[in-house]
Amino acid sequence: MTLSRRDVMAASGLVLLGASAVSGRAQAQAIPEAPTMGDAKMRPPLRPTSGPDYQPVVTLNGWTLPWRMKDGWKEFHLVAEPVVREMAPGMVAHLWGYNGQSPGPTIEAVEGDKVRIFVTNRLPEHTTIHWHGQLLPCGMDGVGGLTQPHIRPGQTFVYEFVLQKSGTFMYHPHADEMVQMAMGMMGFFVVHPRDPKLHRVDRDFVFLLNAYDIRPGAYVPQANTMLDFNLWAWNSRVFPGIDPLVVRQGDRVRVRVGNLTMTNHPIHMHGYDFEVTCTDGGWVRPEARWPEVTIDLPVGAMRAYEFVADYPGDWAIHCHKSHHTMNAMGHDVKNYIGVDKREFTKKMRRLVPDYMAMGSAGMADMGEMEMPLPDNTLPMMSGFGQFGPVEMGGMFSVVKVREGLAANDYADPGHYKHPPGTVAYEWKGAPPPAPAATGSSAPRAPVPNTGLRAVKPSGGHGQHR
Ligand SMILES: [Cu+2]
Repeated sequence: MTLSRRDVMAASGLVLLGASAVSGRAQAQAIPEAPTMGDAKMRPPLRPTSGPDYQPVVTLNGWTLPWRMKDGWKEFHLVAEPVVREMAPGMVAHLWGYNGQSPGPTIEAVEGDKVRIFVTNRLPEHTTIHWHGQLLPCGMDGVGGLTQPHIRPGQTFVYEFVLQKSGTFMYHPHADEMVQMAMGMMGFFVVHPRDPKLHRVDRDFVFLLNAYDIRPGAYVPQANTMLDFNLWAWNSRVFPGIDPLVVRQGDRVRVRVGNLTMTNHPIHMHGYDFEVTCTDGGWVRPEARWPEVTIDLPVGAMRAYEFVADYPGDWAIHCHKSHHTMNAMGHDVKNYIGVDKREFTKKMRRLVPDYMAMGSAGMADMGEMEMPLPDNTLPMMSGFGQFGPVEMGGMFSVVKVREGLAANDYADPGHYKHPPGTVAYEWKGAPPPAPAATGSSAPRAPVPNTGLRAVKPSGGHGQHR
């Protein structure tokens, strides 16, 4: 096996060392090196090596793009290319992304920075990059045909602009729009305030919401799907493949989320209330904030919320659309609750000896069962907590708040140890009395026959009202 230079860089972790890691040879080149990432492991935040200090962000299952300084410009290099992304252990997707992964690496810089971003196109078709939310000259806005010619395969384009304000932004193509975003092309762009004390937090997490339609056993997303996606992802990962948000008790925490799917997502976090402090339009003035426990993210929008992590625990964080907390097998499954399938099962087993009837009492058994699946797909729901299966997939993760973690320690601390007497428990006393013959549980009286019958309305609309 031969390793390319890019493989070696990814494997050695060289890419994580920031500007100082860019070799002398690269300095001499006109175009900065384009580091690449070979897997979906979360990399530690990239501390600033020059300029104002800031608390760097952590990209769930992702990484931050190193840069170099050249003549006062902060230079980055993005490569648009086909990538293989593991969406959770047991399933990979053949997507399009940047620098080896989808989403692409997070770009971080400081308000007032002059940034020069090289974009090389290694896709089989043209592309561009739009810098969502940035205030910049129109010709840097990245709308193919409108503000620039498309970047053809093999070409490299250069974007140059001054970062006018701090905040929460993203990047994505404005070329073959539907296909390129359905294939995973997107990334985060965070601009820190020039004043290190402004909007300071101790931990700052970022992730993008994305949706894929990858049929069980397939590798490439259906790009023409409008709404009926079957994999609802954060940073192109699905539960149980999504990193936990590891937090030290007492830390001030910010979570930044961007939505590049085709529907809204009510993101709900347990255990806390919090306030939206930033959108892709800028920082929200303190007097304009209000408490929330769920934030609805419209399509093409970003929200950042903050809280102080006072309460230790393993707190669920998830999209509140329940279909979005299921993986691929949840698609097109009928609801059989209350259906007696015993006769049917007997008949089916004559044809298919392994046939299992499921769902007559709900579908929780899917979470416990290890069923043979087609290659390269995921169970509808999987992942285990300390008390059993967590019956969700998709857009779900856990905020793990722990006492006494080291600053910037993001390693998974394992399951939360609940203090004695603080876990819901089974009642072991006398069973509840049988339903009394009075009140709401009394047998219902037969419905009296009033002589009224439903009739098919005749004549024009509205007649039957
Ligand atoms: Cu959702």
